[in-house]
Amino acid sequence: MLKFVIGDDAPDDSMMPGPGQLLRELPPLPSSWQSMLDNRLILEVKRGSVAGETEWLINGKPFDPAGVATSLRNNAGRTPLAQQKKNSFNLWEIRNGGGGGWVHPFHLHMEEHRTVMRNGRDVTRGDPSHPDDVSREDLVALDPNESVIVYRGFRDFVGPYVAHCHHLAHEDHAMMFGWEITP
Ligand SMILES: [Cu+2]
Repeated sequence: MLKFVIGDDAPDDSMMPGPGQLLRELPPLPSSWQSMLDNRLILEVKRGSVAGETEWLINGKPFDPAGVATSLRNNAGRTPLAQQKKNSFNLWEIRNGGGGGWVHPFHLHMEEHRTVMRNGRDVTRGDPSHPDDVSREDLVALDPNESVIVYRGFRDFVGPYVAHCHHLAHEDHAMMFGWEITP
């Protein structure tokens, strides 16, 4: 049971679309997107050492609700925070580090993305094994031991957000990381 207590008024930044308003287009993928690969964020989800399916780690660390995740070292030799400026775009790699042979439907909150690579293969023109990759999506279908790279941008809001596996048993065992959009 969860009890919600409504306190004082708070600012409401939500935006309702008008009647009949169509969804906006996805942000266009720049032709130079591969030049962003070296600086990408790398986030690996992997089963921890606690028995069964009770511990999931992101880049070797448990979920920290008070902070943002740190990328594994990328090809530029950097370990950036999962933190991006509003109106910026970047490549994020979500990697299935294994454990139990699981697929992980990994949901990145806030914005739609474009899937650009699977296991180092350019899939911007589609992948027969993942026809959903060319649709509007905010979820990475992560097969066992697979690496998926998505192109993400942040167009509307700032603040802290999460990304998490949509298997509820995984999500409830902290298969999740924090990230942030800054002004
Ligand atoms: Cu999962």
